[in-house]
Amino acid sequence: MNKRTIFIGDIHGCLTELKELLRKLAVRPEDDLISLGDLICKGPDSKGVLDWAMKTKNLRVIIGNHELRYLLYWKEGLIPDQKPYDLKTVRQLGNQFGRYMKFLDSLPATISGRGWRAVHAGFDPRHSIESQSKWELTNIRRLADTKKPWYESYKGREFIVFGHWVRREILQRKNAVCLDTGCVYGGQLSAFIWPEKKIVSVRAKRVYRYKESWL
Ligand SMILES: [Mn+2]
Repeated sequence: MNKRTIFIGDIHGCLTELKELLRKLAVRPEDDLISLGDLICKGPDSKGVLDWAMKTKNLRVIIGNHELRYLLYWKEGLIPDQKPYDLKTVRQLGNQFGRYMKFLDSLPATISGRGWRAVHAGFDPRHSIESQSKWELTNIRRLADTKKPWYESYKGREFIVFGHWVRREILQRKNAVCLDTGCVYGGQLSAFIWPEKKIVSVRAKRVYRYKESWL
């Protein structure tokens, strides 16, 4: 059997669904796992998901906007755009907070492989990805000037796997896929298998956080 690269969408502390997804994928040690970031916040068990991420040897993680917010808090003492769930997450990480932050601080903003690239939110395709800040790569949805989704302007051949922009259904394009199907909002947790481009999802056990409108 060929070696698989398996991308996992935004987990947001949904450890139960993550475990179920890994079972459904029948993950083997030789598979390459890649998390698209936003492991933490909003959901029930940010600590459990981080513990999993730090001990899973065949996993690589790219940074999401929520990890980046916590790093700024760790380094500068203020949580940007602080939400009520942040207190709960900080409390969960407890006296190990620094150890978790060191792990998050080591995460890259993008990883690429044979024919693919993973990034949490996306990038402006008119400029090189290397020239764009961590903040942009973890937050972008639409291009600032045209107001259009960034991926509509992306004509590259490298296949982009991203998350961050929650939808009921997986967004699949010729050269990109968005895996954030809103598990924490009662949607699904989704994975994407490369090179067969197969999608595997599990349903959320409950609505952990209410979302008013869905794309
Ligand atoms: Mn995000």
